[in-house]
Amino acid sequence: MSMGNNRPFPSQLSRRSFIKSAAALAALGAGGGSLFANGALAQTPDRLPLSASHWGVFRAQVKNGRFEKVLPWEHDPHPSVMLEGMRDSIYSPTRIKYPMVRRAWLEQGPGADPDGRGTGDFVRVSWDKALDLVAAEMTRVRKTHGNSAVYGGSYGWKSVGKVHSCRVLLWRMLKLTGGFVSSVGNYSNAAASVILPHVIGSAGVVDQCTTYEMLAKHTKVLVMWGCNPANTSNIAWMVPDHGYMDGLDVVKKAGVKLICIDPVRTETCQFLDGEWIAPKPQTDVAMMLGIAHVLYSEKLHDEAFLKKYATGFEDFRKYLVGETDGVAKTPEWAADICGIPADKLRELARTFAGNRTMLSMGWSTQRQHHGEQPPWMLVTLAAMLGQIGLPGGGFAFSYHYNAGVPTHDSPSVPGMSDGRGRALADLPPGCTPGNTTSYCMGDTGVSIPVSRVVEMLLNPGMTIDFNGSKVTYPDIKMAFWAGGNPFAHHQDRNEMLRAWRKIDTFVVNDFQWTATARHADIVLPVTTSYERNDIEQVGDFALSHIVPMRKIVEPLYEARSDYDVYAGICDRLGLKEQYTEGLTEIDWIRNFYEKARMTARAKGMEMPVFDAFWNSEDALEFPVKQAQKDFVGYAAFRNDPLLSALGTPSGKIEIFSKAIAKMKYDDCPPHPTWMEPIERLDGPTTKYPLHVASNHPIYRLHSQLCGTVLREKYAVAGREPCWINPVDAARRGLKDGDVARAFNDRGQILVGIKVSEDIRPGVIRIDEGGWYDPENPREEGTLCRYGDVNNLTSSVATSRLAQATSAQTGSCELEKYQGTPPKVAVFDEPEQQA
Ligand code: PGD
Ligand code: PGD
Ligand code: 6MO
Repeated sequence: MSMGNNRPFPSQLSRRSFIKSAAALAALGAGGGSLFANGALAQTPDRLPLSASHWGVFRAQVKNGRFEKVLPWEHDPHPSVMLEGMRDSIYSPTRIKYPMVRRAWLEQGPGADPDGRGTGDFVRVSWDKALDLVAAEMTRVRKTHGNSAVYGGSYGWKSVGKVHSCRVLLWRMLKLTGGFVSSVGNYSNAAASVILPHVIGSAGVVDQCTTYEMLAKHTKVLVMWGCNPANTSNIAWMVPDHGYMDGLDVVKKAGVKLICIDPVRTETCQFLDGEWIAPKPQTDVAMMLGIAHVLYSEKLHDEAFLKKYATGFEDFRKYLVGETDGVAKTPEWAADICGIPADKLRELARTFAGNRTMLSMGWSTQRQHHGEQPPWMLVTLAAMLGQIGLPGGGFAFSYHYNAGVPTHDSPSVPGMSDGRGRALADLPPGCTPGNTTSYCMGDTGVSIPVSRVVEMLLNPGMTIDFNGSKVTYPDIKMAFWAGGNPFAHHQDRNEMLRAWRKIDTFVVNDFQWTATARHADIVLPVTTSYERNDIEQVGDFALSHIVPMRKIVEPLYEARSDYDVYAGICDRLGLKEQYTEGLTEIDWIRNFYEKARMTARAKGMEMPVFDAFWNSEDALEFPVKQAQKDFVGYAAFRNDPLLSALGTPSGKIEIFSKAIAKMKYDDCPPHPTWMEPIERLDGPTTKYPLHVASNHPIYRLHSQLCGTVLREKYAVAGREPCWINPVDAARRGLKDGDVARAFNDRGQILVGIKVSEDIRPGVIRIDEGGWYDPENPREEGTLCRYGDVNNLTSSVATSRLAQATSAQTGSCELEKYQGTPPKVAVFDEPEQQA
């Protein structure tokens, strides 16, 4: 594919040409055709080791044991510029070198001087000492307070790899040694993935979408509703295939009209020359209701579709026209809320109804107070248009997340399991069979909705509603985190700091001195995935390859893999054999590969034997069937709504949900409803004038790579950039490159000003994931010197239904920083004592 005359996105490297070896070993694998991407290649000295990351598959040039240069994989159609940051993360000054313990904790015991967390006062200890301390503290907490005093929810994006999946490895250890409190859901799409099963019978957010090829053939209007695949498909939960760019290109060449409904003129909008419509953030439901009202009043809605494939339209209709609440959701009513003129809403309704239209929504709109409503309303709008299941029409929730590229015919590679709790023979010291204390029983069975962690710490014993059930918060004394950065990802930082002071002990495994590691009592330095071997699949939806992840360099400093760390803890509790099952790293990799090989064989494909795969230095590529290239979302349901009924109680799209009605939640009524969020731009009770959009960053994966050279590409005056419209900037006397203070009643941060016409007036954009850098960690509400946006956001739950994060809810004011701004310190090593 070519990029035509368009500039490449900043997120891509120019494609390098690779000299492909002609030495293909055709004989590998039974049945003739090899599944190796290039054919299996002979291993020669100039053959560079292959590995993989959230930013793509890559090859590594290593000199004298140092990873000198990263080379994009020859099969990556659009390698990410973030690969260079990935390489730098190994050697960055923010690397954690040794096990460390917070001095007050070490000298005075668990819970000592909790206000001192984050001050950087650490003491270096040996691995033996560190693991002894962790094992002893786990035992103390469990004996004194029970298993439910240990929180191991440990949410986060970790690194790729089926073996070294650090959260699963942590759970395996915590289960084996006595049980813990876990978490359910995620910060990404928890509102959508709870509401959509009630509406369409599946989580929706991880469903494959109609392929880009099919969009190009059939779609006339593509609506990107808070959806920016040109940025967010650059990474993947497994390894990105980067097929989205070819997809967008095909759509562009086909002349599909793109409409972007977004407070930011996104990369996707720019690439596809889209029409930019910028409503006030958090008002999308009102905007969609205004459009729905036009469809209904102009009889543009598809009554036959609604009758055959949906339930509850009549209840919704009464709300739409104001029969139930006296407020007709006219375009004028909607315009008043969302800031888009009524005539434009009329035009949109007619355009959608008059053309084959795909409504594609990202996840930011559901990461807001009442975030269950936008996806529900989008499905309702699509149902009114009646194009669901037709080629190129309907709705989608995953284009921004690598969907839309065809799924290959490949086996799934299993990964490490967290085990099934303990066998009687594995009972910890002091327990006899039949002893039913929680310490001896193992798994606590308690899981909290993941974004409620701070609420849990602050309110032990409190019971909350959650999707028709109840959850009672335990009293946590110890938390263990591996593979996540809660001091970046959680909302309302100062409230979080208050909550964290309540626990006795916080253990963190990481390889970077993130704010989370800095707020730990015990810090365990782990390897990056480039310092160990593993195996992974390519493409969250494409599933195109299985890639051997070869160790690139030996572990730096005293880093150990998470696996070895937990094996060491289990060893101290007499459970090492049970933890490792006597297997080494390569045994596990082989084991998972062999299981995939059996699955492939059942599908009629023969994968090479493990040693051939591992030594080939190339990935295995799987074929793709025509049916997958022609995939159309919800076509089966449309073609046969009885045989392919949806997983909802009615088997149809539920515009009114009886199940939700039964729950009687005032913050989640039984049909899509406009409700004012606690704060929004020009909201009736909102104190501050600017909406804070915390988009996903272009040059990072959340907070990952913030501590690397990539910062040079985007930081402004050494701080996290803050996009602001020229009108808002002028009003505050701000110009490009200024340092400004963004503040509200929750917190304050410094940012670097980037004035841009590509953002709506009244909205500022500060990307999530900037590292938290408190000026005085002991002082509540202290200034964050770098620009962690979650000092400004609200921790309110979306509703009692999903209890999800409302990270996109928050408003603030901005002022020029007077005087010399304080130096950013979070990218330097904290103080330490040998
Ligand atoms: P990451 O920066 O990816 O963020 O939050 P998440 O915590 O996932 O953190 C991963 C951490 O794991 C890093 O510190 C990394 O160094 C570490 N790590 C990587 N590999 C390993 C390993 O092998 N072992 C160990 N022990 N550690 C490892 C992301 C979360 O943020 C998400 S998914 C979303 S969608 C949310 N988005 C927003 C948002 O839109 N707006 C705001 N305001 N806030 C958000 N927060 C959420
Ligand atoms: P965001 O950037 O938060 O991404 O994917 P998600 O779709 O949530 O938001 C997408 C768009 O929504 C943005 O252009 C934003 O301006 C717009 N928007 C924000 N608020 C509103 C609103 O109220 N209304 C409307 N109409 N639009 C709005 C997140 C996904 O991205 C997730 S969950 C993860 S874990 C991954 N994270 C990253 C990452 O950190 N970095 C990159 N490069 N890529 C990612 N991909 C994944
Ligand atoms: Mo996410």
